[in-house]
Amino acid sequence: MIQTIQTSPIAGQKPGTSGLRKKTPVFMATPYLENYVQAIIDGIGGVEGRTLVVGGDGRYFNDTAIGVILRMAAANGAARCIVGQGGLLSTPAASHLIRKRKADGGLILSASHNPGGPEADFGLKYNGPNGGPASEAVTDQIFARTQDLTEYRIWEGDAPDIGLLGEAQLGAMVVEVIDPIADYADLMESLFDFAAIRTLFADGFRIRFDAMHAITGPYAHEILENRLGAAAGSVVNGTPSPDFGGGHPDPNPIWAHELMAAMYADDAPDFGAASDGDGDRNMIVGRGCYVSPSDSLAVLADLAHLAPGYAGGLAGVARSMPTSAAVDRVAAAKGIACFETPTGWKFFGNLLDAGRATLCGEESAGTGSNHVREKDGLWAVLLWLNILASTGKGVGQIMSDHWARYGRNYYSRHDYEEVNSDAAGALIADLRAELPALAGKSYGALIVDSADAFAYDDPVDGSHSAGQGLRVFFTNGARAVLRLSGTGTAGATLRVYLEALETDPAALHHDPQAALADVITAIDAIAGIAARTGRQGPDVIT
Ligand code: G16
Repeated sequence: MIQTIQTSPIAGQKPGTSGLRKKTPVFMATPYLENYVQAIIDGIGGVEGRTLVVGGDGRYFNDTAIGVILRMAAANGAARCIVGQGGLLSTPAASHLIRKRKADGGLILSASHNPGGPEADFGLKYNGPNGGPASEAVTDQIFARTQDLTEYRIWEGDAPDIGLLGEAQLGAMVVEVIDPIADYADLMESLFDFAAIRTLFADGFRIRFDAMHAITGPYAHEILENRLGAAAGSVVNGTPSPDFGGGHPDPNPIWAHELMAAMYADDAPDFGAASDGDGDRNMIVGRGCYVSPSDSLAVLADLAHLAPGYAGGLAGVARSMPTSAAVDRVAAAKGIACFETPTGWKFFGNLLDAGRATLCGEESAGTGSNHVREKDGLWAVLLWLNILASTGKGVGQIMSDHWARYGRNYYSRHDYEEVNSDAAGALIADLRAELPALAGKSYGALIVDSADAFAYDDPVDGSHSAGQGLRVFFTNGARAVLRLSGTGTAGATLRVYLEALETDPAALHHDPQAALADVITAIDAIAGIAARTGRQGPDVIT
């Protein structure tokens, strides 16, 4: 039976960089989730007769929230919900499923790399029929609906057991519970040379894949160990847990320090990788050789043609603005287009749909291609493995060769977390006001060439997105970018992105922090970061 429950708008339900992310208790307090789900349903024009994909990264409250979503989808007239068994679907697998099954969209439950648990973070986002995160226009409609909602509809009675494969009815709606892994693993097998990678492993190549107690564990066991023959035990922390083993499922050198230690040890495996809470991010590390996400994107763009799925070459590439220009140099050499978009995978969707970009990536540990409409952690790992198998080189050699050919865009991101929101807002506002006056001024060893606030005009649909980060360019080609994160759940996170190009063959193997010292000093002098945040230094350096 359909119940219509009176409600009233809840403040602050504005989707951020990737859906709505809040503390778990906030989402658990009825009707917070219910309001937001109804706003999504209304914001996308209803779900009557439609098919939705539903799944999440398995974090605390995942299964309960899916029960609510199924009951609301049924009460709003949806025809079918396709759910990953146990409520599990990695974000890229969900994107693939939406596309493969020609669903009308999907609801993905995840706060990505943010910690999970009763006191940690939860999140929900809507992906459209192309499998990608909703555009800004759609998230604006959803947000508008959160502000004038008066009721929500929910099916009275329990949702079917999502632990059991097969179909069940919920009112007039079919709930179809599917294997969350098989379709995705098949897709990977269609893109990469599994035979070559199998030979690599058979010849003794060793991998350590750290699933960080999150969603990619079961996917990695199936693909790396079962289908590709990596030694049993290659996948570590491979069982998803509701609080990610008490950890922070963010694949970077800080949070994946166990992997870093293993890869910098004397008996290090040949290749290390990690993925995040919902499986869309990746970290790549060779023996004693961490690969920055921006460099990884450049290498993949350069060598993707070695994998069967990309043998025809790339139509173009795209990167988010704060990502380094390493990939631009590859694109220029190949004579293909390179697009610069705002932070957020949603901005790649139109370029991928229009066939103008084949590969996309971000400094925030995300790379992907037109095979789905999300970034894809295991995809990046498999493309790297394909490249290693095809070239016979190790990660360190690949990087040395790449820098020797293209130069090295030294790169680092400094994060100041849980900064007072007012102080962070004032820092950004004051710097924005100062931008026009910066050109020509000297800060330590550097002189400002130009400075601006980044805005993006989508070349496909003509939409305009302003206020996407502040950029300061120096006359020596170095750059600093400042923006506030759109994925945090407490206070503000200030991100400072630092980059400097080096082409001197004798200077390609320095420590990035040392290579970037002048930029770090200059941007602190310009923006007053230490003084305004009250911090001695960043909380996280990647
Ligand atoms: C999300 C988005 C990415 C973005 C990242 C960081 O990733 O999908 O496109 O780069 O957030 O955003 P911010 O700098 O605003 O925190 P994920 O993996 O968290 O879904």
